[in-house]
Amino acid sequence: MTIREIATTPFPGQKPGTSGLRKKVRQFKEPHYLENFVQCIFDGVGDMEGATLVLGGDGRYYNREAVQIILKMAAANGVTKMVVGQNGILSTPAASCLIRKLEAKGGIILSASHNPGGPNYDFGIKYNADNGGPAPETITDAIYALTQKISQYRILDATDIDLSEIGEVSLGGMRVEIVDPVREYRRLMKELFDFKKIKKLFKDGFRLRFDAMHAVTGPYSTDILERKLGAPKGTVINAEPLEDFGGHHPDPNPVHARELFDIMFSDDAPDMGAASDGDGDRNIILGRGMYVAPSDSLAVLAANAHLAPGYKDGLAGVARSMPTSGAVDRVAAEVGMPCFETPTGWKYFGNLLDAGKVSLCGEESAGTGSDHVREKDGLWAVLMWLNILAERQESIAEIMRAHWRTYGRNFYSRHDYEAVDSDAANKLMDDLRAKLPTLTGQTFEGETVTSADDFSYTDPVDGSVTSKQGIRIQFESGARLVYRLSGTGTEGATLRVYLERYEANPANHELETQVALQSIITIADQLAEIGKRTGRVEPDVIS
Ligand code: VG1
Ligand code: CO
Repeated sequence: MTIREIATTPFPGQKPGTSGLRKKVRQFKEPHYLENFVQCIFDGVGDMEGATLVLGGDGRYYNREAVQIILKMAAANGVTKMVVGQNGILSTPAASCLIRKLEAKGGIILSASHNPGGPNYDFGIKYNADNGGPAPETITDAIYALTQKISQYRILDATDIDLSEIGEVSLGGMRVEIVDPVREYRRLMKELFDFKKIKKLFKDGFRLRFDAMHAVTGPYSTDILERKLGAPKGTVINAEPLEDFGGHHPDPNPVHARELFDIMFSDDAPDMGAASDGDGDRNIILGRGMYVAPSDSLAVLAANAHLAPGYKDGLAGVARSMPTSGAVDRVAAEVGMPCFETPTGWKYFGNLLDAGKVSLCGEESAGTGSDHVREKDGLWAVLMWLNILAERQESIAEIMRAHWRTYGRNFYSRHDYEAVDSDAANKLMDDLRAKLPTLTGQTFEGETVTSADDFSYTDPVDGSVTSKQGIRIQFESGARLVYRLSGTGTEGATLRVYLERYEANPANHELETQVALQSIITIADQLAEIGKRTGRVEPDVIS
């Protein structure tokens, strides 16, 4: 088998976003595009000779081809061993778990997460470092710089290898170990949670519906929930992973997880509903007739984590992304533990977790996780909730209402305007930014602005600074308004507007969320002229 050195030229637009490089499949299939980026990963990370890497993806369209290309390139770049999930499958948290367990140098994860899949939709690739987490900016910047000047890549001239059988094969001078994608992950979950108690919960008749959305958590949830924890067959729905996710977006929100929402709001609703996304790192939780806002879920987990064996000694601290509501801050203040506010994207939690400053973190976008891996983890969150429910023997609604009575309620919602004209979106943000210095002290709809800025973050561990992370406007009442442009979309720009209002009075806790937030919604449009500038009368997704 010979190593071929193939001449190539730099491609524009290989800049990784919030979570790796995400583009249309058709872009990835252009000659040399994927290869370019992969070579830049190997060169940007460096020292591949002798390395062990983990490789797998969410099974979406182009996963199979990409895995083969990456294996051949790894062999040509001197990688010693590649550990690949069977059939090229690994959820994002399971990949993170494997990197840590094997003390690998890092891993390559193929996914566009919640974005749709199929020939006309999205594909993605990201590099995770030796801590199991998304590569920090120093690495992604180095990779990006190389994409601007790459002139050749190396690939082994070989036939595809069969990834359907667990075992070990060689490819040129490289070993390829094909592993069960679930095994190590399941072991870790067993260490963290009281499987016996959760098993008993199911035995006593507790009913759960887990929507795998035809994505990667199908095999994980079927194995752990149904086979290991004894939940009845049929607990997991849409369990079979499909290359196009059955034509849906594997995004657990009220629009794309409609089926689950309908079940949970029906007369025969089970006790709990949950769903994950394309690559298995997100989660949503629903009770009977109730949706738990992800920001609230984070707060509830922070307040109850000690009920699970893996967290019985309490938490070192918590962290949330800036747009995530302040509900978890209230729990941290009560417990007396530190609470950090980071930019959007899991990579910003890495240093805090590695330094032991926090043990739990989360994002409003349906991501929660802990120091057990270095990614958010969908099924982990479901198991954590199950463990808490098994201990407390209350319904989800009861737990939520009790939580709000103790801490007050942070009404919260995110409004997304998808695929809007990029220039219009950038101008909207620029004009808002220009307005910021004049806002403090002004009153809109009875809400007085106490501060307005563009979020800038200084990492408390390595001192690195990340700026322009979203416009935040804080009001005297505790309400808050945040504007950001998405870094994961592949079409035009996606404007995200994050709305929050604090309500201490239990008499108002049953308000409908959009009603509770009405004044902030009105202000959001007044300040940014969203309707006028984007031509949209309403958001595409309200979550
Ligand atoms: C979105 C979410 C962010 C999340 C990111 C990756 O990013 O808002 O919280 O970390 O997706 O999640 P953005 O830039 O589009 O707002 V996933 O599940 O795609 O790995
Ligand atoms: Co995801």
